[in-house]
Amino acid sequence: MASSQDNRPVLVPVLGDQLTRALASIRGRTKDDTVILMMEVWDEATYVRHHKQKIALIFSAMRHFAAELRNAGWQVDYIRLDDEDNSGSFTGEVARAVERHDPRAIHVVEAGEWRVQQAIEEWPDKFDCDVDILPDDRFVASIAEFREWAEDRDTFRMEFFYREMRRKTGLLMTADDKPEGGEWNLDKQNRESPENDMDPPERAKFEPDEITCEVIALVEEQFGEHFGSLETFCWPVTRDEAEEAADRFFAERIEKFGPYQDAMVHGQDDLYHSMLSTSINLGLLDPLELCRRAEQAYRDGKAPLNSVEGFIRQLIGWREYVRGFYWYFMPGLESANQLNAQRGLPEFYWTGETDMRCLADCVRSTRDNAHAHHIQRLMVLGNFALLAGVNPREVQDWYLVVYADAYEWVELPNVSAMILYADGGKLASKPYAASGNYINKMSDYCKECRYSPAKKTGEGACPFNPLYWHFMHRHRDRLEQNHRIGRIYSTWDRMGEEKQRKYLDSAEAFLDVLEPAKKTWARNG
Ligand code: FAD
Ligand code: DLZ
Ligand code: SF4
Repeated sequence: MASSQDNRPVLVPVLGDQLTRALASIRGRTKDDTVILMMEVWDEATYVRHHKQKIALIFSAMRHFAAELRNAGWQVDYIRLDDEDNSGSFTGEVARAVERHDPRAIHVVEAGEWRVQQAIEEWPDKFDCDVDILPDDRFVASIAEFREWAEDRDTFRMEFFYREMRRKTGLLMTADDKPEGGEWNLDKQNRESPENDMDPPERAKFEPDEITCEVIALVEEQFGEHFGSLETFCWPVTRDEAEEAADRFFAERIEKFGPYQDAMVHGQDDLYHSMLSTSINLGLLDPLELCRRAEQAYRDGKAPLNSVEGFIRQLIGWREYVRGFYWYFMPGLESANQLNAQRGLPEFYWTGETDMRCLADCVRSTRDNAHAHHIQRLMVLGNFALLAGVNPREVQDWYLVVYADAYEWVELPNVSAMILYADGGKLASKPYAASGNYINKMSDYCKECRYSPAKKTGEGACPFNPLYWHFMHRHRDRLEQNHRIGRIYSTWDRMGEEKQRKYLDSAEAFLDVLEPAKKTWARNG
């Protein structure tokens, strides 16, 4: 316990995705009685075999943030992965830091991931000093606020939660508390197919500096066999770089962000997307500030309402909603499997070796950039996993590994609930299942694919076509009751037995030869 003249410091552990001086445990503290502890630890770097770029990004951003804090006069105790005495875990490192600094208290902001939060909640019993676990107020809604909103509902819809967030923040609201432009959600205007010669401005790319190069060498040495390429590393690793990336987005891309949000073009990996998720999730950018900038762009006549509303909805709608959803359903969400999907993850999710041109391109982008944009994650990679009935745990691990912006609080609801319907429809009102038609409409992938989206069954048919009906057929009992999807069963019934058999046989022939992953790339085993 602290005595009244206790001049021992407060220890402030800052986790890898808490890289902001506005963090609840840092702001308001004085520099002379605070030791900030940052830890590169093996447990975090290997609990899944993260993409090499993801580890490099987090370590580089952590090292840059530590340098920024030191330059500003803070005392930072920084544990590097290759430090000889590194214990390998957050708790082990906090224990060693308690020995070194004899703190009167530990102030830590709650972790983004349930697994890490469980460990932190044991600290009060483990350490002989006060432990304060502070809410992470980098979100618009607290975990408690979401719980309150969710408590009396059987099913949740992002749309209603989003409206609450609009009212709470005042973003795109009129003086008489109505949505700007009269409608809350302009998604209908945001579904343009790609044009033939789309040429979006290149996103901001950052040459690795000395710190990043050192980290890249470390990652190559220690995690060389992990998935992904490091040669193309160009992520922002500091607040200044992240702000430059945001400036470029607001200057050059936001105007077309909305209309082409769902478009996909072979070899064009980010189109008009912001590419800011890694920086936001690390703490380098404040999502609310970005929303205010987007709103200003609209008010200044520099961006249309559909683009700005779409961008703001992703941040204070989807991002906040999935975070609340995660904490509401954890633990448990990670093992949900309401559709009883049992297939192993196909090998091509790691190699990209498939004749399905859409999937091959999405895996390539994932490998090269540790990124794929939303509609690639949802309607290509996710749609395939849903239709093929891939086991949710394997899909979750894959998404957590391969994307540089992946932390379980945001990855798991998107994977388990949004793409796989493994929660039985709590998050989304229907499964996002689609046939080849959808991908053909929203992309240029099909033009040069060996398969044809127009062919429904048999040799040369786009595999999404028979897989779609196979999925619908095998889950009829559950989905027929769903008013948003139930009607498609009359189409199925009208087909007649012979045509139905062709769909089912085609799907089964495809699934029978689908090669499962050769090794468990995801979990460290
Ligand atoms: P933009 O298209 O420019 O969107 C702007 C911002 O909105 C993003 O930076 C992000 O912060 C937020 N956002 C958009 N959609 C979502 C969403 N569904 N959930 C949460 N935030 C959203 N995003 C992650 O940050 N980490 C993940 O691990 C992750 N896993 C995903 C898994 C699946 C299966 C799906 C369908 C989506 C996932 N997303 C995840 C959401 C989304 O795909 C990414 O946020 C987006 O592709 C990041 O690129 P961007 O910054 O260019 O996004
Ligand atoms: C993902 C990750 C990795 C690879 N390494 C570290 C690390 O060494 N130190 C750290 O503080 N955080 C790391 N992270 C992020 C954590 O695994 C975790 O996602 C966040 O702390 C959120 O709980
Ligand atoms: Fe993908 Fe089918 Fe189009 Fe080929 S035809 S790119 S498999 S949707």
